Amino acid sequence: MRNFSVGLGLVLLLLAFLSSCIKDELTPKKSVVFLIQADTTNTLVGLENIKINAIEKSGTGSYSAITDGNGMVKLQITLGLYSVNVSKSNSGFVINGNADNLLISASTDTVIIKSTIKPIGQGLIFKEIYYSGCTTLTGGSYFSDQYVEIYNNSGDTIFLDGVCFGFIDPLSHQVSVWSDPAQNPGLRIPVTQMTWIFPGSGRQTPLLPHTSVLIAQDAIDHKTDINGNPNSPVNLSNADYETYFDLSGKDLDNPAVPNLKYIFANTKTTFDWVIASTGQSLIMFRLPTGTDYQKFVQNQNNFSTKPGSSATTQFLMVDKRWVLDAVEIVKLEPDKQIKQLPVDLDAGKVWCNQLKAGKCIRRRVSELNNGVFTFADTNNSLVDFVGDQDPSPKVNVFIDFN
Ligand SMILES: [Ca+2]
Ligand SMILES: [Ca+2]
Ligand SMILES: [Ca+2]
Repeated sequence: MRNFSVGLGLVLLLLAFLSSCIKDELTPKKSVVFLIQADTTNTLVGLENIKINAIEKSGTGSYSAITDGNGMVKLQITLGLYSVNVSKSNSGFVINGNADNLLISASTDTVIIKSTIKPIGQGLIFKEIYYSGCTTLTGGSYFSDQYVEIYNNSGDTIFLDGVCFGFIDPLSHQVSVWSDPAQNPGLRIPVTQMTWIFPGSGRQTPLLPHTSVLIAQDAIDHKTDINGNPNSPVNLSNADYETYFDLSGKDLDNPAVPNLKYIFANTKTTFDWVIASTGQSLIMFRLPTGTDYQKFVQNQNNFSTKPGSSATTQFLMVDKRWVLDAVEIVKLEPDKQIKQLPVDLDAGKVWCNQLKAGKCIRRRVSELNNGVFTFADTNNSLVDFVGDQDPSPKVNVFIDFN
């Protein structure tokens, strides 16, 4: 009986091997022309040398190529469902495009990627975001050491007074029930949980050129504090602010570090401002000049419940024209990387492959001049950011953009 089982096992193995060979040979590939469409009037940028990245959504493969002078490139590509991203920055302008559920079938000959050309942003940016957390000595999860670092990427002092930030609904792997960004240029973006605001009424919270502000979930030395975790990669006791959520009654408050105020919270039950460790997109925005945020959050027109849902949870709705910076943080599995942000705010996505491993996402550097860092901000996080980085709050790290 044993010999029979071994023999059968070998036959099955051989069959599996043969079928995988046949599958490889039969995996249909075809030649598809990718064509970038963008209005190049009034810019110095052409459609040549644009990088195209195509990621197959079931995770079986990815392709990249560079366009010719007509914004065109031919790829030999396996049939499937793709996320396609295009980007190029040159002469102070940036070209971005994204097609998130692009089906390449046997009948696909040409694919047109509609793209935008905009001046490169110079202002406040999310520079580094640590959200993936780490494990504890007993194998539990620890996320209290999350932080967000915001950088002044310009040569001028920027006043943070009234600048707000928060994360958007829904989580990165869920399909959004809010209106389709591509169809709605006047889109409002739903912010969930707390929306935080920097203090001051105009010119009280300056951020000097090429400096940053560090916002800790809890501003303690997470490596040594009794409430911390020896596995944590960070000491955040020198943070500039902490998110302190008084309603929970469970949040830590380091008296030496100022607490940020929240202008609105749509939950009372979470104990702090916790970024989903599997990814959640962030926006930073400024209300229009002269807007009193207290009046703003009293106006019911600035809120919405979830479309198609009977739940009463209110979401603060932010006009996308107020957004200063946005980062699409997604899960690592390609089929769960669902875009939530409009392409003109962030044409790409970024993620960490290692979860709970104490890793962060970090911006690449576009220019380093006598110790002065300018970070890449082409509004495409696929090229602007790198995942799986060791956190280094308040310390600039050089990762080349070019
Ligand atoms: Ca806190
Ligand atoms: Ca505090
Ligand atoms: Ca940006």
